[in-house]
Amino acid sequence: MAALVVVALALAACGGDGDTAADGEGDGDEGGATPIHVSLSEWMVAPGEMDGMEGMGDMGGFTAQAGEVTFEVHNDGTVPHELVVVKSDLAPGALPVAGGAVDEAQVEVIGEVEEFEAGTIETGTFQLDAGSYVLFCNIAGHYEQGMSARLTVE
Ligand SMILES: [Cu+2]
Repeated sequence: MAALVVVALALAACGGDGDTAADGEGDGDEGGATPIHVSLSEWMVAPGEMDGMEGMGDMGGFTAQAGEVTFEVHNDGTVPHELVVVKSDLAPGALPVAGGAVDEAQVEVIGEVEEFEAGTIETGTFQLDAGSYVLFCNIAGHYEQGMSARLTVE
């Protein structure tokens, strides 16, 4: 296990200036672009460790290239979480709420990764046009505790 960690760190260090995101440039890239790593925990939606440089825009938001975007979502918390993607210019914490959760009928839901267990990983692929999005967990109470983040698609 320790050896694997060392290798991962070495790869992360090398990848720093390689900028793998840039080669997704053209749209019909079948190989699939590098997934966006999302870490869910109590109570935040944060860029995963491996793409700290690329994912950390202003305010800790995420960025992606328009087109098919794959999210690799890690539940790094201790309870089940989910990830909902909505297209919105509102601030991540300003979505309409009803009954302790975001009212999904009042926002433009693009897709979601259904609730999954702590310590596991799920992926979701969505077609995203350029614009502003909010990523959040909509399990009752979680959004209001701060589980949301900005995603900017360019
Ligand atoms: Cu949650």
